[in-house]
Amino acid sequence: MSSATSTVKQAFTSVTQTAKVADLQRDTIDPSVKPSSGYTHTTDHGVPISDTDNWLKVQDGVSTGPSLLEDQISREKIHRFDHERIPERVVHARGAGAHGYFKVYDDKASKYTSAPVLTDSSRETPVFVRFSTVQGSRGSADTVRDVRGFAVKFYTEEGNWDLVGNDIPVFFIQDAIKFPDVIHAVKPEPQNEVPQGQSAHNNFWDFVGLQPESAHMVMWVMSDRGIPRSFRMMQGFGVNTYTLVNGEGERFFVKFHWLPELGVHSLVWDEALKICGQDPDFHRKDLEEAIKNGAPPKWQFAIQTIPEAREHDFDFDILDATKVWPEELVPLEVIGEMVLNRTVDEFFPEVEQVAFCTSHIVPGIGFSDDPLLQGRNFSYFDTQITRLGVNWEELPINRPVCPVLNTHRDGAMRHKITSGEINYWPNRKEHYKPVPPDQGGYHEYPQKVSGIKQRLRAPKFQEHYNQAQLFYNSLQPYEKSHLISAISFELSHCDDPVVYETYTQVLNNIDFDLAKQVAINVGGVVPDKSARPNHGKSTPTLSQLYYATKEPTVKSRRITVLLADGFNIEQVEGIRVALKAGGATTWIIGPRRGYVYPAGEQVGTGKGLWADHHYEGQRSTLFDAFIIPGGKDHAQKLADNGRAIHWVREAFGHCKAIGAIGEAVAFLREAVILPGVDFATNPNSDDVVNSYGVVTVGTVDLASFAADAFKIAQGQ
Ligand code: HDE
Repeated sequence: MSSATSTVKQAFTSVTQTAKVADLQRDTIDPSVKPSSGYTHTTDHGVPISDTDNWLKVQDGVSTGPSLLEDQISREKIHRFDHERIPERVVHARGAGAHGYFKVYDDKASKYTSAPVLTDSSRETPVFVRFSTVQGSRGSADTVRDVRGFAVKFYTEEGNWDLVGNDIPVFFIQDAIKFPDVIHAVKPEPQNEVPQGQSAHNNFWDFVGLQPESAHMVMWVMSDRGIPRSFRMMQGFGVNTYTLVNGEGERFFVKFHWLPELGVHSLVWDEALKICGQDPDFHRKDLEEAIKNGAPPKWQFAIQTIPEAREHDFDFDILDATKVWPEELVPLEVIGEMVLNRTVDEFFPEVEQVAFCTSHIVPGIGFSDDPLLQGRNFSYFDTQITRLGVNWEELPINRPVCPVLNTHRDGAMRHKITSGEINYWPNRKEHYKPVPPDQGGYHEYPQKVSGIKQRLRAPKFQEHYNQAQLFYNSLQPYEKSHLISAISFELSHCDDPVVYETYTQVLNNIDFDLAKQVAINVGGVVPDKSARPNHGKSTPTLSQLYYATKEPTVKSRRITVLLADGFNIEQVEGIRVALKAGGATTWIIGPRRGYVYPAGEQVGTGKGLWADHHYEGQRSTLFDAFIIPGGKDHAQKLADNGRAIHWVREAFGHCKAIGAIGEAVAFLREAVILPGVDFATNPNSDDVVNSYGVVTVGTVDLASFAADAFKIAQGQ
C-alpha cells in the first residue's frame, strides 16, 4: 500500500478484504429480523399482527358486510404491494448477479498505474457482477440474440470502481448523442411494443442501415457471440478507452478484458430459440447452479495499453468505440483474476438495486476523450436518480466498504445520520478537509487540450468498414455460415423492402459473398460485384475458436444419462462416478420422474435409479452432453419411445457431445438417421469418435474406469 493511501486510511478506519460480505450481512443476518417458525409477523411500524387473512368487516353473523377503511393492517399490506415496482432499467433491464473477489497476481501493472486494486497482490477486492441482456424487459428470456452486459463493481479500499462492460468489444455508435436513437430503434416499436427480446424488426435494421458506423458491431452480434451458452463462458470487455496513470505521472490509454476460464462458447440458434420457451431463466439459473455446485466461475483480467505518445500511430482512432485494438498490434497482458463464489440472498435489493456508473473510478485510473465514454459518464448517475432516488449510493449493495464522508445532505430516502453542525467547506473546525493528491485524493491528469469548439468527428472516425471486414474474414467457415443465417433470420422479419434492400447493400461493403448470400435468402438486392474490395486481412484472435477452451473439461458442464427401463446398471454407475470426478453436474433423464429400472429388476419395486426428469420435462437443449448405456431391452425401449428419439435427434442436431455404449450404439444410429456417419457403420468398435462429436464404444470396463476416476478425485 502506498504511504499516501495509508495516511488517508488512518484518518478513517481500516478495511478488510471480506468487508463487503460483512457489510451486507449487517442487513441480512440480524437475528431479530430472521424469518423463523415462531410468532414473528409485525406491521412495518413493528406492532405484532394477529390476522393477515381477513380484512376488518362489519358482520351480522349471516351476510358479509362492508369492508372497513379503518383496517390499517390491510391498508398497509396493499399499499406496500402497490408500490413494489420501480422503473426497470431503460436498457439492460433483464439481468442476474453474483458476488466474488478480484485479485492481481503481482505488481506488474504498476508501470502503468498507481491504483492499488490493480497492483497490490496482497488484496482480495470484493466485487459484485451483474450480467444482462440489452433489448428485452425485466421478464424477457435469457437466450435471445443480443449483446450481454458485463458490469463489475469493485469495492476497493479507495472507493468503488465500476467497470461497466459488455461481452462484445465494440459498440454500435461512436458518439453518445446517438444513444437514444440506437436504443429507440432496437427496442420494441412504439406503435405496438413489438418485438420483445429481439432486434429482428424494421426499425433496428433501418437505423443500422443508415448509420454505417454500426457495421462492425452488427457483425459481432449476428455472430455466435450474440447467443452465449452461459454468462460463465463469455469474454468481457470494458469497450471504451480509459486511461491509467502511474506513480511517475505518466499516462497510458487502456482497454480492459475478462477471459473466462471455461473458454468462450455459444448455443446454436435453433437451440437458443427453443430455450427461450423451455427455460427462459436458463442463464440466470446456470450461474446460480454453478456457484452452488462448487464450480465458481472465474475470469482472468487482462489489459491492453498504449503510451500517450503513441495515440496517433494506428490507422484507426484509439478513442473510437466502434474499433478493437487488434491483439497483434497491442497484445493482452494478463494481470489478475476474478472469481464469483457467492449467490445473492435476495434478488431485488442486490441485483435490481445495484447501480453502476462509468464515472466511478479510483485514483490511478482515468477517462479518455472517447466521446461515447464522456456521454456515459453523464448518463449513468442521472438514470440512477430516476430508478432509485438521489440517495441510491447509500443502498447496501451500492455503498462502498471504505468510509464515505462529505457535505452532501438530505434528499429523498436519506438513511445516514451525520452528527455535527457543519455541512459546508471551508469551516472553522476544518471538518471535511479535501485530501491532497499525495495523500490519496483523486486528481485529474493535467492533460493539455486545444481545438475549436464544433460538432464534428475526428477524421479517423469516418472509416467504418475495415474492421467489420477484418472480423468477417477472421471467422471460421462455420462461423460465417452462422452469421449469414442470423442476418437472414433478422432481415426476414423486416417487412419493409427499403430496410432489407438497404441492408444487403451495406453488407456488400463488408464482403461480396456475405451480401450475395443474405440478399438471396431475404429477397434483397443481389449484388453483381463487390462495393468495396476486401482487404483480405484476418486475425485468429477475432474468431471465437481462438478463445474456446484450451484444455477440454467437463467441469461444471450439465451432462445427462439417458435411460429407459432395462439399462445396464454397472455402466451407469461407472459413468456417474467418472463424471462426478471430473466435476460435471450429472442428471438422469428417464421415461418418468421417479424410479427407472435396470435390467433384471421388476418395474415398480422401487429398486431403481431415480430419474430427475422425464423426456419432456427437460429437453436435450438444456444439457451439454449425454450418454446412453447399453442393455438389450433398454435400447429397444428407447427406440419404441418417440420422445426419446426426438430427445436424441435434437441433441445431435445441436452438435452436443453424445456417447453410446453397446446396444445403445444401434439405437443412436437409428435415431439420428444420418447416412454416411461413420459410427453407424461401426457399432461394435471400441472408442470411435467422429467429427459429429459422437463417441461410441462396443464394450468398456467402466467399473475399473470409474474406480480410477474416483481415486483421482480423492487425490490419490
Ligand atoms: Fe450503457 N447504460 N450506455 N453501455 N450499459 C445503462 O444505466 C448508456 C454503453 C452497459 O447491470 C443505463 O444503470 C449511454 C456501452 C451495461 O446495471 C444507462 C451509452 C456499454 C449496463 C446507460 C451507453 C454499455 C448499461 C441504463 C452511450 C458497454 C447495465 C441503466 C453513450 C461498455 C448495467 C443503468 C447494470 C446500462 C447509458 C453505451 C454497457 C441509461 C448513454 C458502450 C452493462 O445509463
